[in-house]
Amino acid sequence: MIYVTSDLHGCSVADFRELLDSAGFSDGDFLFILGDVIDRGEHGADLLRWISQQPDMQLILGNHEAMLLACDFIFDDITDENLSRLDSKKLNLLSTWLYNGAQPTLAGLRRIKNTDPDILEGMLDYLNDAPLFETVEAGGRRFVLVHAGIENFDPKRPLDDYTPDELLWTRPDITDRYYDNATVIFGHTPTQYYGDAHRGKILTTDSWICIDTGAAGGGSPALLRLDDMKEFYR
Ligand SMILES: [Mn+2]
Repeated sequence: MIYVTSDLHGCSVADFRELLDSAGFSDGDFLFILGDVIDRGEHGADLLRWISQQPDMQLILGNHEAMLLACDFIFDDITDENLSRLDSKKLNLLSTWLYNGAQPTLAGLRRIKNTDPDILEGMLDYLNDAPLFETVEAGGRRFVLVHAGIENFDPKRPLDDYTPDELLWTRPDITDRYYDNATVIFGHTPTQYYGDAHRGKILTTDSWICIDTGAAGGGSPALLRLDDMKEFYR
């Protein structure tokens, strides 16, 4: 069966595995993670490392992973030469990422670089290969999986025509509608943004489903099984 989750934001591998176990996730199942594995929480680097090694999981890029990739220069060894290459553009990218809760991720990635530099290289390759969206079919329905929603939506516009920012940073309105023949599933915006009654719960409209249950702000991630639309919470 096919599951989706999103916005894990540095929860521990143990807590995440407990959520998967509670849903009966097992051999033959597949999980799409709709971005923002890292940042804010303490365990983003270890969680990303673990996810990147799971053959039955696919990460779709989130804005936090995109910020990490934009700052990959930080993993170069600091020498006089490349220190002078930290121009204001790079410093701005780094301060944007830090402002968005990168501190524990950076510390964790630095630990990995010091002990297993090849593992860090593999993690960066994994992120560079992560898609911005996927389309899947399950339970007789078609789904578009994307981190934040689709900004400037036009049903005639192919998905790979959108810019990364249009898929990574948008904040959909509750009245936004997308495709007639596919349900869009996204995270990025905690469901409580759409009203406190939705706090910590998956929000389903007739066009889209928001599955960010607010792990960034002290909540827990949730799982949605697409075959029967059953929701799982820790
Ligand atoms: Mn996000």
